[in-house]
Amino acid sequence: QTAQTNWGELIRAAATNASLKHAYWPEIERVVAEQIRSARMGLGKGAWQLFVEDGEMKMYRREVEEDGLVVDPLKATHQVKGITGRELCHYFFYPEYRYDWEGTLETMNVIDKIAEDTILFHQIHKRIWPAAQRDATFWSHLTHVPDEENKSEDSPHLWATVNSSVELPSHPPNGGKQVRIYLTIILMGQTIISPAAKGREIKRDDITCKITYCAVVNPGGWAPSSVLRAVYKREYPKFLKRFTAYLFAVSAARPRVF
Ligand code: 16C
Repeated sequence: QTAQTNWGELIRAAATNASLKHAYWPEIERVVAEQIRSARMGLGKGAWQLFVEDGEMKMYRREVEEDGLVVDPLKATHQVKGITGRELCHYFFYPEYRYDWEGTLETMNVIDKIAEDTILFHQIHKRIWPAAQRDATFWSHLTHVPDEENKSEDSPHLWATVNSSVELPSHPPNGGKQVRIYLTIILMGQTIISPAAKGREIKRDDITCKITYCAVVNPGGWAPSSVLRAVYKREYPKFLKRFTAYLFAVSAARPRVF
């Protein structure tokens, strides 16, 4: 990636008209561009510490506190054979699959389907003792941009889903018994096609998906630091393993790669 890459322009080019016309668009474009830029940046700067390693899956964090609350940023990389970046982001984005893989969920509601590529969600998550239960309201946007690292005539796009908290007057924070959490999350997938597949139909065996997942979750209210760090240390790897195993299972049943 060059410093000049205009991610905003690329994201705009991929967006549906309904998304572009929505009042949230300027914020979506800004946050998605910033998330793609930082997900692609690698671990170069910023003192990331490896805290989980399991096969191809690696998870790094930075210890950060804001107003006494743990908000440690997470950056994870993984590689899975047999799925595409598009499939990765498709199953992460569309609500009909969420209960199949999201283990922290109590309820998920679609507040507004703004467009085929932008959805507003309200989620209530499972409670962790002794902290109060959490909920979140966020927009989710699915996009794809040309892959600068993997450029060729027929190279697949880089796919991403970004979730980012938004205030919804219909769901004010801390209105119910939950404490509102604030999140900014990107799941990004890059499809690598084995050179052996050149000139013939691509089979699942020929592809590998390079995954990057970055998350910043602000717990919104009191939760003991030790509990919080123990919870995410368990939950992030569980999520990435469970989600990729799920993808592997659903895509095996679909011989055609998309
Ligand atoms: O990105 C993921 N999921 C997306 C679709 O659901 C979306 C949601 C992210 C919400 C992540 C925060 C959930 C925290 C709730 C508490 C966890 C309950 C654990 C239940 C155990 C039985 O973007 C995948 C998310 C993967 C899981 C992340 C866990 C992060 C924990 C951070 C600490 C939250 C504070 C909890 C207060 C004690």
